[in-house]
Amino acid sequence: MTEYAFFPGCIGKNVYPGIEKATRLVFGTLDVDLKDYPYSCCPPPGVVACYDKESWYTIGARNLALSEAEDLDIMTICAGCYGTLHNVWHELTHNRKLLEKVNENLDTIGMHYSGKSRPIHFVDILDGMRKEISEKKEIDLGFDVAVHYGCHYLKPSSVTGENPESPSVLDDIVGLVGCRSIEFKDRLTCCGAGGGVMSGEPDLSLRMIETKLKNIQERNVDAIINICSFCHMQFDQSQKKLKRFEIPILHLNQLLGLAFGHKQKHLGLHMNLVSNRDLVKKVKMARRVSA
Ligand code: 9S8
Ligand code: 9S8
Ligand code: COM
Repeated sequence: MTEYAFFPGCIGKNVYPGIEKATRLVFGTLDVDLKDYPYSCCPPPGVVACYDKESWYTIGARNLALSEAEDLDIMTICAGCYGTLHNVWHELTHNRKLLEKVNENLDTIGMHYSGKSRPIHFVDILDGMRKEISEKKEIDLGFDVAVHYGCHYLKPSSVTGENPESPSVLDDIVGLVGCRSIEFKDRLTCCGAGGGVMSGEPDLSLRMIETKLKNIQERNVDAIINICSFCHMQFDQSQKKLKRFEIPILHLNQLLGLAFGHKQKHLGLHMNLVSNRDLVKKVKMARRVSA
């Protein structure tokens, strides 16, 4: 059985615990074992890294060190957490002096990080499990969806190794469970939450997501699919604030959970502010067709 250390992040654990639960159900179905550790906040790449780099590296390295002690790589379900852990890992494995400084700090709490435990975004694990996803699929969902990649999953490409201009992995994965990824205008732009914009410039943040939602609404999709707990929060909360949209929003693991036949309550779909009632009805119909 494959094993990963599981980094749930603050939002997937505390604000939308359905995302954490859906992840456990989906990876359980795929026979991947997720191990828990006493992680702290990652801390966020667009916030803490901007004003105190040394603390950012040290706290990130402490999180990585927890799974390194057991020889496991660490899986994130949020692009922001991935942005931190992956960039910290990358920098520390390329800069010996910095690694020494960080280890001096970690030594004060009796810990050490060598760079061996690697962070991995859950989409990259799913990418290597396409066959298993198709095998475990119980329901062909048949949704038209808008996929949102999130900045920190794609950039900087020198570190992520992704193609930031025309990515396709997410479009492919939703296709495995019978969904169609619909093109929409400016689909790769930021959701407007990251980099401290949501808390520091709330009006700007709302204007950015409003444009995005307008572009998505024009294409008349059944749901928006994300791979980042922070993007998820922005898409969900802003629709309530703007009062003029009601497009269901699902983390990719919630979508896969539905396709694997898990109950919508166990996947936390009812925990969103935007109603998923119509979507759940469509799942029931799709289940009958697939049976
Ligand atoms: S941890 Fe604390 S605030 Fe958060 S969800 Fe994702 S980014 Fe990392
Ligand atoms: S997009 Fe721009 S910075 Fe980020 S990854 Fe998640 S939140 Fe939404
Ligand atoms: C966004 C994280 S996912 S941050 O706000 O840019 O740090």
